[in-house]
Amino acid sequence: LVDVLRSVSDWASRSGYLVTWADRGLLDLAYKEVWTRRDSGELDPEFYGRWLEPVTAYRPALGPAASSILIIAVPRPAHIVRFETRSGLIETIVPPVFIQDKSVPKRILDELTGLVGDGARLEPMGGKQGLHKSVAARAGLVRYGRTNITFTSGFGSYLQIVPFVTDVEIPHDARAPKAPQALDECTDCRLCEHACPTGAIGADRFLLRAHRCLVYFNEDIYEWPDWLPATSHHCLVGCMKCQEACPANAGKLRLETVPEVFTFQETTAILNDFSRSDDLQSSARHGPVWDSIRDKLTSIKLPWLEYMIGRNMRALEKARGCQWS
Ligand code: B12
Ligand code: SF4
Ligand code: SF4
Repeated sequence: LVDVLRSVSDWASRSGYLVTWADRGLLDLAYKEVWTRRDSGELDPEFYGRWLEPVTAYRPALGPAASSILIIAVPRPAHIVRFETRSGLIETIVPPVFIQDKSVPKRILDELTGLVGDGARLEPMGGKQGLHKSVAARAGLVRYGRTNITFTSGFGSYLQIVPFVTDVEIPHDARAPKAPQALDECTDCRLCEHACPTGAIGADRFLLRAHRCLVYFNEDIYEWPDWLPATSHHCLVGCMKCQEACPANAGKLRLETVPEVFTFQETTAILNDFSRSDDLQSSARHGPVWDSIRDKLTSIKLPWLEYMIGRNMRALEKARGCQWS
């Protein structure tokens, strides 16, 4: 047992990750807290149905045999995605975690298999499985900011949480859940609240109004709600405003440019795609130009963005006051 824990911890420090083990029961504690918030009306019912119903329905396939959760914090960069436009080459930002969000856990699973010892089992908790921040905070790996995003001292909030349910027995003293902690920096700070373009971070409560968050709309197939300010758009997908404003993130953002560039013809096709985002089979997105757009989106690991990229790019063009096609 000591060997398993030590080899995982050595692997994490070699890889530049942070790691901790926690009791499997933390998942149930996290679910119970969310259900209490649902029952007290703190969570918007539509947001709950769309996001939290599926994540709290997750039950590990390892079942009662599972004894622990292994949680890894992986530092992640933001990405720059470029488009040729009639105003020249323009850059758009995709915040940390979106790109490669599924390949990072796969790679880590490959690396861990073998380290955890003969016969030990590891079950990745996917993006729609379990409450990653809540479990990681109760295990003491991360702290919450008022952004409701979690931080470690080395990475700020630019990290992906990668949890696994395992059947590795952990020592008794590693099992006790900790109360989720806020950053010390939050005590006298309101910078994220002021930076949020949609009022999702409220003065009156810590819990995010997730149904007001720009990301709730721009990573999904919703039409923009009437109240959403046209000036709020600034990323190809996602949002950077509260994380950028946070002093605990100062100097911590890494930027990587993806090699694929969307040609002028592709940018024009994207901007002219007025088919509804929820029309997944739209005939407007067929033909060789869209095949090439699709190939590039697949290659940068954002294939699902096909349905929202036109809507998001038009919103970005308007917010920047430009004309791109
Ligand atoms: C649903 C979801 C969303 C929704 C809702 C976000 C939300 N805050 O609930 C939307 C689509 C809006 C979204 C957006 C983003 N997401 Co998201 N999302 C998730 C998902 C699937 C579940 C999040 C969740 O549990 N929400 C439920 C609420 C109730 O729980 P909570 O946020 O932990 O809130 C707790 C605190 O408020 C706490 N609390 C309440 N009062 C108080 C008081 C104190 C003092 C303290 C300490 C705590 C506390 O209680 C709540 C739990 O009951 C996770 C993946 C997963 N499976 O876990 C990723 C995840 C949270 N998302 C992630 C990311 C990166 C983002 C974005 C930053 C992406 C971007 N840049 O555009 C934004 C950030 C928006 C924001 N300000 O939170 C990462 C966060 C990594 C990190 N560093 O923490 C996650 C963990 C994915 C991953 N595995 O890495 N996301
Ligand atoms: S901006 Fe300020 S209040 Fe918001 S998370 Fe960062 S330190 Fe906390
Ligand atoms: S991600 Fe953007 S919209 Fe969402 S809470 Fe942060 S600043 Fe507000």
